[in-house]
Amino acid sequence: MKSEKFNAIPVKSSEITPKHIYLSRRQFMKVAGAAIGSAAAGALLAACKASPSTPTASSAQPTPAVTGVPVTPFPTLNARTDELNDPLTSYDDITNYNNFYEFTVNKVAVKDKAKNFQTSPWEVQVGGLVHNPKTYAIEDLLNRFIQKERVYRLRCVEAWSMVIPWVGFELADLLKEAEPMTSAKYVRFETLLDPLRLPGQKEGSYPWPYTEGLRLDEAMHRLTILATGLYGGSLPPQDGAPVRLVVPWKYGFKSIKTISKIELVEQQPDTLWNTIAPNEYGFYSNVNPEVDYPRWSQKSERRIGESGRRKTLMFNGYAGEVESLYAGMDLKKNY
Ligand SMILES: Nc1nc2c(c(=O)[nH]1)N[C@H]1C(S)=C(S)[C@@H](COP(=O)(O)O)O[C@H]1N2
Ligand SMILES: [Mo]
Repeated sequence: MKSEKFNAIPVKSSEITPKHIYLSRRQFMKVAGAAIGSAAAGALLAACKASPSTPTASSAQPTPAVTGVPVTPFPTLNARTDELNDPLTSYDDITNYNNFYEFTVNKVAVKDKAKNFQTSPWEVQVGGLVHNPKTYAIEDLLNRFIQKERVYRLRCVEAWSMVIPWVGFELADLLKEAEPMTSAKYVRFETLLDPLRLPGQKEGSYPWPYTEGLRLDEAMHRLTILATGLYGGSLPPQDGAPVRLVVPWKYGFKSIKTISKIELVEQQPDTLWNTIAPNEYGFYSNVNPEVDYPRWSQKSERRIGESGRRKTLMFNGYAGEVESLYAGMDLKKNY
């Protein structure tokens, strides 16, 4: 098992794991086994809308995620803030306020509807324009690739945000193993298609399965990860278990959950949101305070757990790392 402590920023020695988190993590390590079931069909509504309910702030308390994925020794939670010194969003808020339309469009109901979602066995097919196509069991992904802690801001297009301590590995590690052909220019991602287990997919109003895409250089960037956990524990179903994409400089909907297929392709792939409403959700969808969403401004955001609003940062605060990917591009046209 490869495991490594990692942070986007150096961690001060004072930033040790609080005891209650350490203890609940040990309890979590004992948890195994899966619950089976499929929730009742939920009604799907219109596009990505802000929920009327506001979550309450609370202290971080990881609880065992019963997803059925064998427990692996993830890195212990190290960080207490992001690199801008903003505090982590509480575990409670990260796991009780979710967008996951395959379960429900009600953010505060996702956790309950997803609680029995079974993520073992699980396979991720990696194929398309690669020299080494391969189907990975989730255990392979957890064991082959170094699982690191990464603290990232998540900025939803609905203008709320969180600071999330993910556990995961660089997508580049997986893509290098697949060996993209020179004709491969984009990466296409697909969520599992299984309307019995993901009852939102019974709704005909969306082109299921959820799909997303990145340009190959975006996918290879060191900030782009496949997340397999958070807060030093496993990934709860509502957050996209057993494996989801995280691209921190793009609006949250690019970070596709519960992935079963990754394909290297030549042409820019269709994505669910871009297909439904191309004027609202561009292919790039880089966080950009200067480009308003058709229905509201993107200049500011509500950080979950805080009162008031914050200014939204260009590329969600990661401009130094990623702006060179878009040199020469008109970011107002290529939104
Ligand atoms: N398959 C799938 N992936 C998805 C979504 C979804 O509905 N289905 N919602 C997206 C949106 S709009 C956001 S903001 C993030 C939310 O991630 P979180 O619930 O873990 O905070 O997941 C993204 N990934
Ligand atoms: Mo979102």
